[in-house]
Amino acid sequence: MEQNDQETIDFSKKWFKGRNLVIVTNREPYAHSHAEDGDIVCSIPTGGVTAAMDPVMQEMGGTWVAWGSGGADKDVVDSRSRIKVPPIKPSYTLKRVWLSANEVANYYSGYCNEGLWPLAHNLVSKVRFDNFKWKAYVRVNRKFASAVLDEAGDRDVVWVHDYHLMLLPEMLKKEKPGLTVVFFWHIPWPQHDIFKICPDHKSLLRGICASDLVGFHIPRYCRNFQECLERAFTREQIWSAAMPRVEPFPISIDVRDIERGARTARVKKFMKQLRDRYRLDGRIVGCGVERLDYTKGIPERLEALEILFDKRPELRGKFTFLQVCSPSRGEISEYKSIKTRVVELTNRINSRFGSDDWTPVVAFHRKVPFEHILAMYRMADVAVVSPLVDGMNLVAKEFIAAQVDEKGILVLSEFAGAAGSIKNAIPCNPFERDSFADSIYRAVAMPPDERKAMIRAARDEAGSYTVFDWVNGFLKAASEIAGLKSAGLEV
Ligand code: GDG
Repeated sequence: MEQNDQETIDFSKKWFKGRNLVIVTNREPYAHSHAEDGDIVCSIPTGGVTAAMDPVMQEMGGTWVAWGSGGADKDVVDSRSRIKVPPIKPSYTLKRVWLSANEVANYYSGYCNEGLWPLAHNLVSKVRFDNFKWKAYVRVNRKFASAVLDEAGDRDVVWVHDYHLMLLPEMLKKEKPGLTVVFFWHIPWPQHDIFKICPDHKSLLRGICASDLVGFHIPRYCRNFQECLERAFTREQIWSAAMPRVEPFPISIDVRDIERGARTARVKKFMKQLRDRYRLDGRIVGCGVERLDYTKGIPERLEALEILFDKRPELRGKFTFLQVCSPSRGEISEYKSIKTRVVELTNRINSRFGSDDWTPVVAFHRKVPFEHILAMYRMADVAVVSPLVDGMNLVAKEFIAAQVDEKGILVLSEFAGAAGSIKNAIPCNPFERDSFADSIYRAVAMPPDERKAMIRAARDEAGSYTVFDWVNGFLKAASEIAGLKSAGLEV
């Protein structure tokens, strides 16, 4: 860790003055499973929230409460369902919450990912709510609450994350009013006309409003949230309740770690493997990295690539696009159909334009090691990040940080939260395929001098604000609130 980052974290620790930090997420940062030979192996689940929080917890210490989703998770914990992680450098405690298969289906796949996820992303035609799923959501939030209450002292700081746990702040405050409970929402917050589609929206708002602080990535989500409060409740109700402080805190990445990672021998080995296997020498390389999720705009990107190869025959045989589609929420039907669509489109492009020695689109339908991703970032002349809507998007930031050879240009959707802070990228609108194809072309065809200037500016922009600054900003606000509370002042 660089000295600057270390100082940022030390500063955060000081603010806590003896209070412990307990963080709560649905997804756990480390999962244990049985390998084929019977050994227990530990892996890191894919996802933006755990990717952002793990380096922070490794530096801060404390307790992380999350669903124990790994097949061997129960075999490695102590009698209070706890284990020290990461395995190679145990630095904080992971406490696991156990969910039944029924709860996973109804709370996680059902209420959270068939209801709240598409709702927050404005994709109302995909939204599905059922009363039995709501009951599972309430029950699982209670399970998380009881796990947190086991671990947190009366005046500790509890940091709750994301849409899976909206009822938690109210449940925690009821039992231990001295806790400082802060909440970060990682995805977009929709306007009230959308949010009220959820039949339980008032209960959810009440749950989250018991927090002392609620953070979003960008000001627009803060405004939408406040608009929901104003329209769901009367003025009297709002004034009589203790409302949380609401502020934007745009998340970032561990910039220095990505830069260092991109230069390692292991990443260079992956680069060589990719170059040899897909005959990339002398070709322009494009890349995309996502969980296979319909919000990420992968089919739209493939359609734009098809148009590009149609309109620009000179790119045939010259431009290869590498796309990671790591499996996500595969038990949900919308996710099954997006996979079918991506496979169909990839096959169509490859059979229309491909040749014996050139595959236009290479799709990896599996979770790949992070070094493989870094190798793709480092090799790429263009990365396409084209979500239909996205809270922030860490891939855009990782790609820029990995540009140690200063050769890659980012094509970035106007609808990603990241577009607010990354100005040195080529914008695209994934809903309009022709102009989207033109944006990719601009990146591919940009002259070397211009490329270098754009990447340098992007790296300057991205390098000055890391995940440690994000956490520091959020915890500074949390500690101010905790300080005010201990002084007996209204927050
Ligand atoms: C949510 C919000 C917000 C992807 N495939 C593999 C893999 N990844 C890693 C990427 C990146 C992370 O997963 C994805 O982060 P995103 O931010 O793009 O997306 P979400 O998971 O949707 O995250 C998002 C974020 O929360 C944080 O607040 O930015 O808007 O939706 O780190 O590199 N990692 C590995 N193998 C893969 O196959 N190892």
